[in-house]
Amino acid sequence: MKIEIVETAPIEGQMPGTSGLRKKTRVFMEPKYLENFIQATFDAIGGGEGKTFVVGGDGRYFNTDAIQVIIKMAAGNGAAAVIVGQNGILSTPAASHLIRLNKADGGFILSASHNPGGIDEDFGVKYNAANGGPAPEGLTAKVFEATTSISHYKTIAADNVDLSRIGTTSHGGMSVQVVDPVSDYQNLMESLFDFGAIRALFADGFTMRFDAMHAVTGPYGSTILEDILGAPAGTVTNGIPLEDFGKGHPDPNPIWAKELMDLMMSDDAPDIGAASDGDGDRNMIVGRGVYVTPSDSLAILAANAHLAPAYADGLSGIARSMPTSAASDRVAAKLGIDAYETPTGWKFFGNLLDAGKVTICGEESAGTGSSHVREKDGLWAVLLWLNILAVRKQSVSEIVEDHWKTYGRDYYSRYDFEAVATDKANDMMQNLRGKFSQLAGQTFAGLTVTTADEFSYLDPVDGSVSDNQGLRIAFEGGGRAVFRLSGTGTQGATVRLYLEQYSGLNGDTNQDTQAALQSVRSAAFEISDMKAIIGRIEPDVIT
Ligand code: G16
Repeated sequence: MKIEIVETAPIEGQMPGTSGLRKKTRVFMEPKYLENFIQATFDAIGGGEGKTFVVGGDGRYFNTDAIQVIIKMAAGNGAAAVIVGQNGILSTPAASHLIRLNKADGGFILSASHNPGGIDEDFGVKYNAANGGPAPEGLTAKVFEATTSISHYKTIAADNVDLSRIGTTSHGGMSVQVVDPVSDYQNLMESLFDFGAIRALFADGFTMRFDAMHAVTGPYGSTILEDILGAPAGTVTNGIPLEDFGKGHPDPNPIWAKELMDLMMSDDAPDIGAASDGDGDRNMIVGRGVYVTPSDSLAILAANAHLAPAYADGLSGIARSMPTSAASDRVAAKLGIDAYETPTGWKFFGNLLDAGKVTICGEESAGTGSSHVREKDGLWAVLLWLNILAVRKQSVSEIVEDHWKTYGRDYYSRYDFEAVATDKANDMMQNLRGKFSQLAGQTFAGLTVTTADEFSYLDPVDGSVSDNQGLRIAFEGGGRAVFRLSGTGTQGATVRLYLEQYSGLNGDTNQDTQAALQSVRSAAFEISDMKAIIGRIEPDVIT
């Protein structure tokens, strides 16, 4: 089939953020916008000639249209094969697995993750490399550079591929394999966990509610939890992926998964509640009457992972993003293994996982995962929890309380200030930076600052350095406040304020979270001059 070379010109602002390029859907739908970014990616990886790519997305509006464009452009760029999820569906962790399983050269994942979907909401494209993980910073920088000098893109004139039909066809000389999105992922999960023990747990009357939030984990959850593990029908709710996620915000946290939270705090609560996000890489875990913070969940999973077959021999190390609480560091110390602190963004875990330095990773933003893929994995976290519950035969709250008794509790909360004017957000960060050299020793809201610095990461594997990764202020007594600008928003700036207070080993672990964080919060507001500079201290979302 004839390759078409289409003239184009650079389009401003195609700089990938924390996790790929995210923009309003209508921006992606503008002529040549998607095409430019995809061609820039092919150019940045040295072309598509003879390569194999995995393609799929979370089912949001524009997903299948974008997939058809990418398939044609892959053919135009000389790719040998494309593996695509049926109806264009692939969760992010399932896509990561398919890349690894098929030894593909990379993959395009179409998602704006937890951001709402629809023609007036958000869309995104992420390129994952041959290890199955998000493109590292060096590569995203090359992609961006290529977007600034692009002059043409390559495609073919061809009919759309029938994405509803499983099987392999040839398309402009390139093979297109449409695969079931769930089956390979299901096999992987079965190889990691004791499905027999989890099946017995459900057979014994254990109850669960899994809220798929009208997003991509619906089919994965229904098949694995209900069909394979025997959870009663109806365990998975909102299980059909919708283009607009039912007009919801597919972010598994107490605010956006309120219906689930309300159920879990009621007398009718099942034994465990869980939810996942738009593209299936995030998770939320709630026990009867107890919300498990992502930072605690990471620590608890790490401390108990040996109870699941895949991790029976122990962990090589644990990594967390810098704003994530120190709870998992305490577990690493007790296990005598290394703890790593990386910048926000799953891409920073890739090298540590590839080098075998860590087995489990996690982030405060509801992401947990392990070396089984190179993405965070929502359903994996839920299944590991189930495996642990099946072995320990205790409730979620008993396990959480036992953990706090052993390690102390890291009270934790994140405040998000959305759609802040970008210049004001930058001013606030700049003002804070300017104070850092004098903060140590000063007291705010009764707390004395011990250190104040800007996080910079030296990758221990490839020696690369990532600067400007968040402003952190530590206080005497185990408190910490971190300020960071989000890299995933699509409107103005989102200021994130991460608050943390350690209870101490034998301290009070039963306080209300916001009460326990009161001093750290007041100190953070005071030091940052937030109210004066951005005009507010009331967050849009508290998680
Ligand atoms: C992405 C990244 C995560 C990151 C999160 C929040 O998640 O993969 O590593 O923690 O964004 O980033 P930020 O604070 O910059 O908004 P996802 O689930 O959106 O892909």
